[in-house]
Amino acid sequence: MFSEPSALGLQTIYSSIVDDDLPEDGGRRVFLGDLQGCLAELESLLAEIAFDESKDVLYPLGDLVNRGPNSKGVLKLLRQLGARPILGNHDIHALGVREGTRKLSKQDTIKELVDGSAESDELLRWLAGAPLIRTFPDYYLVHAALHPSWKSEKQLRTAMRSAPRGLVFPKKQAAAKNFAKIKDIDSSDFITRTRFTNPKGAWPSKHDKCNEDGVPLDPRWSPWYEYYSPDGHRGRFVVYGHWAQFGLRKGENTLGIDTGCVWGGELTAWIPEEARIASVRAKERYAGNFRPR
Ligand SMILES: [Mn+2]
Repeated sequence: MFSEPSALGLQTIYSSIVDDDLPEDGGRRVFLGDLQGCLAELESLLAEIAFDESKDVLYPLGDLVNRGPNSKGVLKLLRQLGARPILGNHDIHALGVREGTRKLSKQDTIKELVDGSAESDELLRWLAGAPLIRTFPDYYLVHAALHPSWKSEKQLRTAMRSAPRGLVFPKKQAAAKNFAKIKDIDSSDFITRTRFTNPKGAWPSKHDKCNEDGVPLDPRWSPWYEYYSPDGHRGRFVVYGHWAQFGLRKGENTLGIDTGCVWGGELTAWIPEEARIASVRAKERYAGNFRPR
C-alpha cells in the first residue's frame, strides 16, 4: 500500500488484467477504437450498428478521453451503457492529473473532468477500474502493445501479476523494478504507448530518424505486432488502438482500429460476432497538428 494521499483512492481498485466472457443470447462484442472525447461520433456509431444495450457489450480500447470535445460526456454514456474499457495513455494521464502526479498540458481538453467535482471523480473512479489488458478465449485487447517477451499466455499473466498495482500513483513506485521483463520502461507505459520496439522491448529514441510516415529508418525497430505470435496464446487475435497514423491496420494476428476520429478521421469498431468493421466519419477535426501519442 502507498502512504501518499490519493484523491481518488485509485491504488485500491486498479487491476492489470481481466478475463471477460463471451457474449450470451446472441449479444455482440463491440471493440471500439480511440474515442478521445468524441461523443457525437460515439452516438452515431451506436446508431449505425443498432447497439442493443440489453445484449451487446462495448469494449473501448483506451484513450476514451482528451484532445476531443467532450470527455466527460463520453465517460457518462459509456458508464451508463455498462461499457468495459481498457486504459490508454490519455486515460492514465487524466487520472494522474487528478491525483496530482501529472500536469495538464496545453493540448489537454480534460479540465472539466479533473475539476474535483463529485460527478467527475465518480467518472474517473469508474475509468480507473479498467484494466490494461482484457482477455477472451479468442482475443486479447490492449491499447497499444503487448511486450515481445510475452511468448506465451503464461508469461503474459506472470508479468501482469507482478505489474505495479499503483498505475498512476505514485508514478515513481510504479517503475520497472517490479516488472522484471521490462527494464527501463514502466509496464503501464509499455502497454499503453508502444508503437515501434525491438526484441528486448526498448523504444526508439527521439534521435532515431523516421520517414514521413513516422517509421524509423533503422530496421532494428519494428512495429510491436511483428513480435506477436498467437502460438503460445491459444491462437488469440489481438485488437489494439493508439496508432491513428497507420489507420485501420489488419495484420495476420492483429487488428489496429484507431482511425483518428479526434484528428478528423473516423471512429471504428470491430464486431467479432459479425466479422464486421463499422465506422463513422468524424463530424469535424477536433485536434490539429497531427501528433500521435
Ligand atoms: Mn494512445
